[in-house]
Amino acid sequence: MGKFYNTKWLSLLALATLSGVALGDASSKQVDKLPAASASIEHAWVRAMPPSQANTAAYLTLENTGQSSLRVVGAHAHPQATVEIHSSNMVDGMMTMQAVDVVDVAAGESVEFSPGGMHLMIMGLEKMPAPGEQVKLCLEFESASLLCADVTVRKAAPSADASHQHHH
Ligand SMILES: [Cu+2]
Repeated sequence: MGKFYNTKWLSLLALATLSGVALGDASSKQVDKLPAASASIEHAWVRAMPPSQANTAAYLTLENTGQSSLRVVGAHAHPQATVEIHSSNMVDGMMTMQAVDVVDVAAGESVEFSPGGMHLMIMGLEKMPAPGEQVKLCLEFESASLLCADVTVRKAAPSADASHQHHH
């Protein structure tokens, strides 16, 4: 998270100034009270891993339903875990993952987080959730807004029919 702090605090300060909202102690966690972004999360799932594992990945489609571009600067999970945005790249015939600092989504566009592509890496889980359980995932935007979804843990990607959820 440290890497994002400068931008994030600037955004929070800018928001506080614009809206006249007092954020109070800057060190306290305010993210749950921030407004939702004009965006939707579709086709989301968390990959079920064996109970011995602490890490897994989440996949989803992020749609920017607003009039201006959105920049994702981070992600959070409940139960508590470290969430990083990763890209997958083939290097010398091996699949490797790199952390991605920001993801931009133009107005009206969608970005896909999918197996073999960009994904949300969930790391350091105290207890791996079982298939059928839910993980709350929140995407954090540069505007200091949040978009959260309760995402079901599955052994495999949901079929197109089953995953078509409406959030409007
Ligand atoms: Cu990864």
